[in-house]
Amino acid sequence: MKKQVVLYKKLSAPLMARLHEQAQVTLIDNLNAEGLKLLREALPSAHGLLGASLKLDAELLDLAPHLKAIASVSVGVDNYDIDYLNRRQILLSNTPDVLTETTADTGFALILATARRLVELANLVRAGQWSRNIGPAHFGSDVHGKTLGIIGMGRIGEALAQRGHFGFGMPILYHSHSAKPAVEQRFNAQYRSLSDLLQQADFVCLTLPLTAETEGLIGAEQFALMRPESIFINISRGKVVDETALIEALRQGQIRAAGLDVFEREPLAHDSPLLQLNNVVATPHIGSATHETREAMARCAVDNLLAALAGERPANLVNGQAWKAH
Ligand code: 8YV
Repeated sequence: MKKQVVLYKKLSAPLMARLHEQAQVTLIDNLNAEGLKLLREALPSAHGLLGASLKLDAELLDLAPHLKAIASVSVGVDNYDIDYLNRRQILLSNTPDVLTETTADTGFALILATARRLVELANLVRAGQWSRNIGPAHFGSDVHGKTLGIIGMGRIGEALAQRGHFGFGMPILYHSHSAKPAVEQRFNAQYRSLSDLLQQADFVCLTLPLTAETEGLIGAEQFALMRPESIFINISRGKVVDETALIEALRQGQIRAAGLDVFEREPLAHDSPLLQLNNVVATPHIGSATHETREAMARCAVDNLLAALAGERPANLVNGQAWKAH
């Protein structure tokens, strides 16, 4: 008897074919009101779920008594209740590694775009306002040789450090819950307390997961420690930052600019004050959003799901405690 798999993220034809060979597949390719209704109707018979960007809480998963595995097409897992999944021995997997380089590229794209005012000045050209040689009023800031401060030295933080050190000759400072000797050796990176990093870095980049510990980590007190010429980059999760405090820091000139790929609420409201500020580059959560990487993530999620449904430990199991209980 084939297992019942519910997809709430569209997959490529090869991956769909692979899943159909081994499971009974229900695809919900739009999580609008109708899609959520279809999802709720499909959950009672589901053995496996695959998708991303949906808060799968107890209220929803209580509708799925036969659920054995969830394969998230993401590295972040803040939208899952791990304790609930452990209690129900539901295996949650994610897709680390395959997205590391692409997400670090996005981080560096934001560093460069924000420092050199790329979006603002490209729009000036597009609006036909390039009437004379660019002068000091439109100058940006150098990136090469400046100090790169990374908060959260995991896979993506390390890839960002690699780009800064080898690509742009940037001294690397980092703050993490533990020292990273290999990173210090490879990139001549130096550990700093959070407050020291904020005071010393020219670019402050967030690459840490959203957890109860990191939610609201960067607020008014932290922005006040940064320097007026420093630039803030967030490619982690919006809720790690007090967005109201960020807006105020930008308005008051406490920091020079911000490059943001994630926000407290997504999609970002079109009337957000962030979008009224010329010194903000805002992108729609495109960290891993390339054809190649999203296909690799989906392939990894399918591998994880099929392994779990076959009774094997998924390669990228998030909640090992649920496996121990097997
Ligand atoms: C995706 C991400 O945009 O992997 C993550 O945690 O935030 C991004 O890679 C998102 O999860 C949807 O797949």
